[in-house]
Amino acid sequence: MSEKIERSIEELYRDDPERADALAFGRKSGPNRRGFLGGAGLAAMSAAVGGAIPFAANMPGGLIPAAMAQGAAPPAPPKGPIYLNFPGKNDKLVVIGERPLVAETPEHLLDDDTTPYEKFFIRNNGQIPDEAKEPDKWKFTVEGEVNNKLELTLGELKSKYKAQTRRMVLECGGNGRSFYSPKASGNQWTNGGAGCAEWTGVRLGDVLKAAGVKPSGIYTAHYSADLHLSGDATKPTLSRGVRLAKAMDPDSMIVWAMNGKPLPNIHGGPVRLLIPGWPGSASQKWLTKIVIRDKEHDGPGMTGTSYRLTINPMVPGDKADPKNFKILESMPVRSIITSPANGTKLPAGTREVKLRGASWAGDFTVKRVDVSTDYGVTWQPTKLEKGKNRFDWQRWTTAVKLPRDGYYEIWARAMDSRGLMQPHVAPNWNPSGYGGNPMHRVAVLIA
Ligand SMILES: Nc1nc2c(c(=O)[nH]1)N[C@H]1C(S)=C(S)[C@@H](COP(=O)(O)O)O[C@H]1N2
Ligand SMILES: [Mo]
Repeated sequence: MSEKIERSIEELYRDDPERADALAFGRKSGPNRRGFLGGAGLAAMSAAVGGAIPFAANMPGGLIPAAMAQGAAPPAPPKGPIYLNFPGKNDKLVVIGERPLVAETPEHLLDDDTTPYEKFFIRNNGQIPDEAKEPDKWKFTVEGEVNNKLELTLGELKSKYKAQTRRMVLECGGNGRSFYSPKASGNQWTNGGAGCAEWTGVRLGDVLKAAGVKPSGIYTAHYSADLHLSGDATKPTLSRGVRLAKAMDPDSMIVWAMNGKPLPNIHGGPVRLLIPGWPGSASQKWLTKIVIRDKEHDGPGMTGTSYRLTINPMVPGDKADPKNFKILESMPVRSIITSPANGTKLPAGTREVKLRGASWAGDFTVKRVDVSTDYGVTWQPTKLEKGKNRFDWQRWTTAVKLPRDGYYEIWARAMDSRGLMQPHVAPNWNPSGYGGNPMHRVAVLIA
């Protein structure tokens, strides 16, 4: 895209925004269409500015984004969002995959301290099993490098082990994937492959101790009841595992309740794993078996470029060398702005906007969250809460002053307890797009 075209579109927006809208989006501007841009308009806009629009789905009409994202390659033309239609779920969750069903939560719907069931994202790799009729009779086994193979029903798990409840973030390993350029393959998550719920269950470590892990046992392998997408019952859908030390972490759990209610079927009920801070895929839903292994697990989702990051940084878009990948463990630091929503219009004369958000950092905590209203030229700190327990997200608030009417982007960036901060762009390109944690940006218009 030449500079000349970008400039001329900017000029056009400056001089006659309504005509620019009509030109860029092929439809008439006016009071009724102002608000939010749909699919075709976004594609045209992306093409016109020669880069991905950072907050693509809900951009206010009549505007040209002042800050363009990275990347010279034009993004694939975005389709309009498909909203989820699923029992009990909020109808503003966005479907990012229909088969298997995958849906994300727009950032502004993550404004509750505890994410309710209705807003919690959904990620499946295979077919969704039918709901268990008698949950307490659900069985799972613990076997492999153990002294006593266990077979437990959910009822026994509840009665024999000490229960605990923790509010913890569950985040898909691919969260943020859509921010990669060139495009990384997989579900195109923005920031909404995450939620923070109250999980009740027992320590996975207590169950493993009861099974008596042999000194040779160093890794877990998780199995479940969901059918492979093909319907082939001999193929596991997904089978991931973690290092034994992570499995023994007192916050790694086998859970049966979410927000005080029996774990819903869509979230893996009656029984799932909850391995906080690590890719959501380690948190096997519909758990039927844990095998303790004497080596790293090699089930579907453990090999090739799945849930793996590069060892030596690779050229973006190049062919991957499978030997150059290591397993993604702790998720990277991320913060989101949960209020205002992207695309909010505020009355002319508004000079202060209150912001709210959330932040989390895999196995670590968040040390600070800063916000900018001037494309990162200046930053101000926010008031950051601690979180109820380990792996809870940390809510933050602040108010920003906006000097005049007009278009603003609000950016937020978090820094973890090690001093690692969110980058401006999705870092360390890899073909399946893990680790994409660029700063979250929302657009607001004071007019
Ligand atoms: N059995 C099973 N467990 C699974 C999956 C799956 O497809 N099958 N998907 C995993 C992935 S990739 C994620 S991100 C989380 C999503 O959990 P949720 O659907 O409850 O939000 O479940 C994990 N556990
Ligand atoms: Mo995931």
